[in-house]
Amino acid sequence: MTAKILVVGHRNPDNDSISAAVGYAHLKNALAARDGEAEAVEYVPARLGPLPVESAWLLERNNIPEPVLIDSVNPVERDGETVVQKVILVDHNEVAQAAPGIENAEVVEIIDHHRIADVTTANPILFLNLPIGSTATIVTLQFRQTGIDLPDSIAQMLLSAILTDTVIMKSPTCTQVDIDQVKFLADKLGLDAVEFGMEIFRTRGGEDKMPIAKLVEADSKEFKVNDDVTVLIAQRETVDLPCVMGREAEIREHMKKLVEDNGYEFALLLVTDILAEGSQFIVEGDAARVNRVFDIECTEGGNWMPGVLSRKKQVAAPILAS
Ligand SMILES: [Mn+2]
Repeated sequence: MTAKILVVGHRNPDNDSISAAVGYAHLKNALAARDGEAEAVEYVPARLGPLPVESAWLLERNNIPEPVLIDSVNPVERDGETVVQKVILVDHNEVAQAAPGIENAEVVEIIDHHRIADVTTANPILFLNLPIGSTATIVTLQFRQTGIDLPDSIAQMLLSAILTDTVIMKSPTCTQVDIDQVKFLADKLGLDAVEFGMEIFRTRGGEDKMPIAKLVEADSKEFKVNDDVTVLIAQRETVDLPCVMGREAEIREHMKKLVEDNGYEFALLLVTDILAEGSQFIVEGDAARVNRVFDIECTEGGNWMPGVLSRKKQVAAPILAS
């Protein structure tokens, strides 16, 4: 019988979580085939939520099936037996961002580019974490290191994810390693990387009509500041800032509800203008920590934060250190 191993990114998947899962599953299946183990094991790309619009567009144009939608990784019944699920985590290593039931699953690998958090394992595993711009960059490096053939379809997914995670290489999280892999992939595909990046971001339009929950929560992450304090930091990357800010009242109302329902200290939405290279901060709940950390006074209308593009490096990190 073929053992299935899920390859899954974080909750509220972004394009990096989707593309890294697709790319890494392809790589692992190719390695298994090379090693004569294709009968024994199958790596299955999975996701924990709806596809980002750009991921749907990229998967379709590359004829790649959507990663399977799962709602937990709890043990499953198979042929009358209870089977613990094996999973590879990509683009996260934090329980709050992982599939429900993660503590009941066997994590067999982690490929990530975030802070080391709290997913634990019983056995030693491959845990590849690099402080670089995207998980897709690491997957690209793994293709190159193993010499496994990289199909153009997968190359395009990986390139797209480096470009979305690094905001077309403008984010302070972007490193020379990312830039080198962008060049490698774009050359291979015969694409202009910046133009391709803009094309990807433009697929995210329709922000005037988008349900407000989606606008706020599609790319939102919970962070535990300490045992008593959890915060929500959401990000909306846009090429049409006035359109998003035109819905500020609705956005605030929705964020207020998220704070009340989940007991967050605050919810912070970064509306990131990738052309102007900065973010509007919209905060609901207790803004004291945000005010202190960033030396601002959060107000109606948002606070424009020039140069702030990275939630992880420029927002979550200083808040977690506060
Ligand atoms: Mn990522």
